[in-house]
Amino acid sequence: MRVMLVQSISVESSVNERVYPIGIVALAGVLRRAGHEVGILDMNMSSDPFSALKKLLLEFAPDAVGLSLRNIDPLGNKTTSFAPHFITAVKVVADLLPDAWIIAGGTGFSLFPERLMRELPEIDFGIVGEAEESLPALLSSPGNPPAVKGLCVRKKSGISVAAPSADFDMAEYGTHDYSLLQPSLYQGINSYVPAVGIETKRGCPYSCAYCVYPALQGRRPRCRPPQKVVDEMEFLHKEYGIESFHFTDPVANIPENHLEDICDEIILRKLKIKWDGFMREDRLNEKNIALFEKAGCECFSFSPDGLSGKALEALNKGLSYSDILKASKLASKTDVISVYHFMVNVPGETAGSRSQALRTIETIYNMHSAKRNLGTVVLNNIRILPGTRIEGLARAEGAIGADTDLLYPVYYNPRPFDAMRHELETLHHCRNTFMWQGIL
Ligand code: B12
Repeated sequence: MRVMLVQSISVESSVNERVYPIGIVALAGVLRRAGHEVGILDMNMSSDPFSALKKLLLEFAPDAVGLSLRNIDPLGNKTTSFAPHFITAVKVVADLLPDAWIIAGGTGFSLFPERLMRELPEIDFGIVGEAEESLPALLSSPGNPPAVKGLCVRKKSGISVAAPSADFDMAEYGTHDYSLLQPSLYQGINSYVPAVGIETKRGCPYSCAYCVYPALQGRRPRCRPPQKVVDEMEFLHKEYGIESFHFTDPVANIPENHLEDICDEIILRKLKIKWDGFMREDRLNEKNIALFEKAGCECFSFSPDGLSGKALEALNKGLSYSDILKASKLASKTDVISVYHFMVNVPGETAGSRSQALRTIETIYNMHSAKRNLGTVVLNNIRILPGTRIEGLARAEGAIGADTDLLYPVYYNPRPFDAMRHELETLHHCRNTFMWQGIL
C-alpha cells in the first residue's frame, strides 16, 4: 500500500520552536519494514503548508493518509488552537483523494478522539496512543479492521475507542529510518529547544493532577537499553551532524540509574554531543548531577510546578518543597543552565501560598544569580485537559461548566488569584533583567 504520513500544523508560526516529528518517523520505519511505500510531510517546515500538502497528495497518490495531530494548542496561557488547521487538513485530503483511507493519531488526537471523530466524519479510523503495532495491523486490512489497541472506529452506537497500547517493547526499539525526512533540515532552526528528540523510555508512574502523560504512554516506565539510545544519538551525530538532543521522556532521570547508564555510555564513546530533558528533583544528587554535566547535559529542565508546599500537594507532585530547593542548589553550582516551569493559581491557593510563591521565585534567583545559570522561569496557568484530576475538580467547583468544550484552550484560573501569574511574571522579569544586567 502507498501510505502518506503527515504532521499537521503544530506551531503558530516558523518563529516558534519546531521539532523533528519522531512520532510519524517511527511509524514510517515500521510501515516500510512491513512492505508499504511511505511518504512523509511535516507541514511545519513549509512556508506554504497547504500547497505542500496538496502537491504531495496529488504526486504521491497514497491509498492511505495518516494525519498526526501532535498539539491541540500551544499551551502557555495562549488561546490559539491548532484544531482548525487539523480539521482543514483532513478535509483537504478527503476532497483530493476521496478513495484514500484517512487515519488520525498523535498526542493531540489521543486527548480528544471521540470529539474529533464526531467533528470529522471524513476520518475512517483513529488510533489513540502509541501505534507501532496497531497501525501496520490496521493497514493490513482496513476494509475489515482488526481489533487493535487504541483503535477508534465508527459503530452504529457511536464512536468506539479501544484502550491504547502501553506495552510496545522498548527493547525492540532500534534507530529510526531517518532517510525519509532528513534530520539535518532541522539543524539550527531553533533558538532554545533541540529540534531532534530521542526517546529513552515511555511511561510515567506519577499522578500529577493536571497531567495526561500516564494516559498517553501508560504508567510503567519501559526503558530502552542505554546502548541502543546512544547508538541512535551517535548515528544522528555522525550521519546528520546533529549535536544537540532532547530526551522526550516524561521524566528523563527515572528509573534509578537508567540516565546514568546512558551518560556512562556517552562518555565511554567520547561523543561530543549535548542533550537536555525534564528532571525529577528528588532524584538528583551531587554525584549524578556531575555525571550529567560531564556527559553533555546543556539544560536542567525542571517542572516542579508547585511554588509552595501547599501547591505541590494540590498538584499531587509527590515532591516536598525542600526537594525543590535542594535540586536548585545543586543545579545552581554547575555550569549548566536551569529552566523552571511552574503552575500558578492552582487549586487551594491562599494569600499565604501566594506570598510563598513570590519567595520561591526570589530564592531561585538568589541561588542562580552568582553564576547567572538560570535560563528562565516559565509561569503558566493550568490548561484543563480531559480525564485529569483537575478537570473533575474544575467541574465540581463550577470553574467550568458541564458543557465546556475542552478542545479549545481552557485554563484553570479562578478568582481571587487570577492575576497571580502577572504578579509573578513581573517579579521574574525584574529579577531576570537585573541578573543579566549585573545590577544586584
Ligand atoms: C518531548 C515533548 C516536548 C519537547 C519536544 C522536543 C523534541 N525535540 O522533540 C518540547 C519540550 C520541546 C516540547 C514542546 C512542545 N510541546 Co510537547 N511534549 C513532549 C512529550 C513529553 C513527548 C513527545 C514525544 O516526542 N513522544 C515520542 C513520540 C515517538 O511519540 P508521539 O509523538 O506521541 O507518537 C506516537 C503516537 O502519538 C502515535 N502517532 C503519532 N502520530 C500519529 C499519526 C497517526 C496517523 C497514527 C495512527 C498514530 C500516530 O504513534 C507514535 C509512535 O508510537 C509529549 C507528552 C507525551 N508524553 O507524549 C508532550 C506534548 C506532545 N507537548 C505538548 C505541547 C502542547 C507542546 C508545546 C506546544 C508546548 C510549548 N508551549 O512549548 C511545544 C510544541 C513543540 C512543537 N513544535 O510541536 C502537548 C500536546 C497536547 C496539547 N496540550 O496540545 C503534550 C501532550 C504535553 C502536554 N502538556 O500535554 N514538547
